[in-house]
Parts: sequence; structure tokens; C-alpha cells
Amino acid sequence: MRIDPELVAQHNQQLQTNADTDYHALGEQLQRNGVDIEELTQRAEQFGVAIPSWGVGTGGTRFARFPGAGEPRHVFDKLDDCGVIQQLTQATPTVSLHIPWDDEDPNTLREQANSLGLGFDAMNSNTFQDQADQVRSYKFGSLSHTSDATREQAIEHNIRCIEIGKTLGSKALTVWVGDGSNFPGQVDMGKQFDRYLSAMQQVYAALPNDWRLFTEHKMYEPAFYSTVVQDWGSSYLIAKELGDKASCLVDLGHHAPNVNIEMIVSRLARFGKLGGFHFNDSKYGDDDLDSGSIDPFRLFLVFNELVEIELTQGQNFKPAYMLDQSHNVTDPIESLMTSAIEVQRAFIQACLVDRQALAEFQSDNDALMASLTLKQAFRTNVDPILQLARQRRGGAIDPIAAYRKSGYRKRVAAQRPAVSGAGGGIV
Ligand SMILES: [Mn+2]
Repeated sequence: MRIDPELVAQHNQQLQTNADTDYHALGEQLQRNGVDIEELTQRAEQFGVAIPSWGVGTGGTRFARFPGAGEPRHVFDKLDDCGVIQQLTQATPTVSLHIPWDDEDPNTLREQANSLGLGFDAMNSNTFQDQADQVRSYKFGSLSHTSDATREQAIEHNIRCIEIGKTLGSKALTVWVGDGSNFPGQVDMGKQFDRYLSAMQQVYAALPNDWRLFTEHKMYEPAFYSTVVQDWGSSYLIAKELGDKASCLVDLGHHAPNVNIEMIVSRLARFGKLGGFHFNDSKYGDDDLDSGSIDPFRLFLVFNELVEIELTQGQNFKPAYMLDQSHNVTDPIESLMTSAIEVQRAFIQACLVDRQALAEFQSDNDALMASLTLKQAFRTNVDPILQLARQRRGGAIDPIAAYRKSGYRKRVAAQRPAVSGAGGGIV
């Protein structure tokens, strides 16, 4: 345990009476609508969202990066920080690694993760920047590059990510490429897509049978005119072309402003191609702000679809949930804890939707009451449920308060001298 369990227990004790009172009151309120609070609490306990290893570092902008005190220096520090997030929130049981930023002996990583009570989620490859020892540059693309040798290098990198992931116990590879173009005419968009597809077929061929391959679309950046995997349509076509193990990953920030993401979720799931999520929030573009910080209602509406799909598709529906955020102004541990809780909150609120009533209103074309049915669930303060779910598993009733009280950041700042060049970069 990175934080003294006794400190967490004392913190919980101070908040216990109020937490119990609130839970009891909410239980009565829900019971009037025929909802069992215990069942919801168990669902909250079972909920998990993966932490991206890069999220525990302080992010940058295209202009500057302002390092924070006690930043992780390497993947081992990152795992420690992820351990704190999981210890206090009990909602983030897995970590998603990024190669080559986290490229260390996988057996050692697995051992450390085990000792922190963490597992590994999807592996993330990186062919959107050049590494010091790299033979061929990705300046003009990677998996879709015009040069056979550069594509080969990118394919090998992805296969290596799979190999590392096998040792870690990961079961998925997420591929995002920055390939595209900055000027009309710069590339033949059709041929570029063909080259990407054929490279991805080779990556897919190296996938173990029980693994999944996620393709992540993004509208623009770093390529600003066209992007190879620009939208969910392209991502769907890729997943369909590759085969059953391939599906689409939806990063909430990777769409044009105001796009109806929950509808995309519904579409992809309908055709069995919704693989997973990168949760974050945005106001303008790929802002990578904390989940639920800008538009919590949208996050709720995404989960409303997910809960509905789960009811229809059952146990086969298992999207991978992961946070993907980074910015300059908060302690990343606090931000990631807050985001994990917001995602968990949206899930529980979505579980509260009276689906029978909603279906009847929809069938009667009663738009107002259908909308109010969603709002009623969204407006319910489910904090008491989340608090108890955390507490039952050894977490903190108020993770931010417990974390601040623990002095963890100050402690690691003394142990971790500032280094420059710690992996930043977010997709
Ligand atoms: Mn992402």
C-alpha cells in the first residue's frame, strides 16, 4: 500500500456518520421507485476503468510543459502513482501501458503491478513520434508510409507491443496513428488507406486468439488536412476488414464539436464493433480535460447507451474502459481519481434510468416524458453509493481529501528529483 491504510481508515471514520445517513436517505428515495440500492452499490463495486500510464505525468501543450513536483520519472514511479489511485478509489484496477515510453522488463513490471493490486489493460503502440534509436522516421507516416521499410518498422513495433503485453497479461492492443496529410494533394488518400489496411492486416495476424485489436479514430492533429483513421466510419471499415478480433475505440475528444457521440456508440455496438473508450472531456477539440468536467450530461448519455446495449447483448458486451487525459494545471493523481469517479457516477446514473417507462414513452412518442425520464436519473446524486462502494473495498469515502491528508505528493517529491523529458504526449 502506498498510503497507510490506517490513515484511510481514520479518514473514513470521521465521515462515517454522514455517509451512513446519506446512504440510508438515498436508499429510501430509490426504494419508492422500486430500485434496490444494494444492487446498485454492488454494480459500482464491480466497475473499473483503466488508468493510462501517461496520465500520471503532467501533460503539456504545443507551447510549453510545466513539470509538477514529484512527477514520475519512469514507468515504475507511474505504477506507484496508479497504485495510489486504485487504493483510494477502488475503481481503477488496471493500467494501460504505452510503448516505448514504458518499455521495461515486463516480468518486473508485472511483479510490481501485482504487489500494488493492479493488472494491465490494453497495450498502446506509438508510431507517431521518432525514438532516439529509430532507423526510419515517421515524419511522413508510419503504418501508411509510402516506404515499405518504414511500414515494416511500424508493423514490427506493434507486434513487439503484443509480445510485451502477453507477458504482462494484457489482452488488447490499441492502435492510433497520426498518419495523414497537411495539404490537399500531398497524399493519395485511397492508396494511403490501402497501405494502412495491409499493414494492419499483418499486425492483426500476430494477435493471439484471445486478444482484441482496437483502432482509435481522430479527426485531426497532427495531420490537419486529412487523417487516415479520421472518423468512426473509417474505423468501422478497418475493423470490419480486419476481422472479428478488431473493433473500434471511441475517444470522446476525437470528434468535431457537438457531434452526437452517444449515437456513434449505439451504431458501433449494434454491429458488434464497439471495442472500448478513452474517456476525457472537451470544450473545443481534443482537449483531454478531466472526464465529466465540461459536459457530464454527455458522459451520462454515453453510459445510458452502454447500459441499454448491455441489456440487449448481455455478457458478450465487454467494452474496454480507459481514461485518456492530461493537462497542465492539476495534480494528475487528483485529476485521475476525480475522472474515474465521474465515469463510475455516469454508469450508476445510467443504471438508474427507468427503462420500462422510457420504452413506453418512446413507443407513445412522448418526447417530453422520455427526456424527463433520463433527466431524473441524471439528476440523482449517487455519491452515497459510490462512497460506500469504495469503502467496502478498502478505499476512501473522499479520495481527494484522504490523498491530500496523506502528503503523498510531498513525500514522492523528495524521492523523485525533477527530470526533463519524462514521457508526455497524449492521443
Ligand atoms: Mn485517446
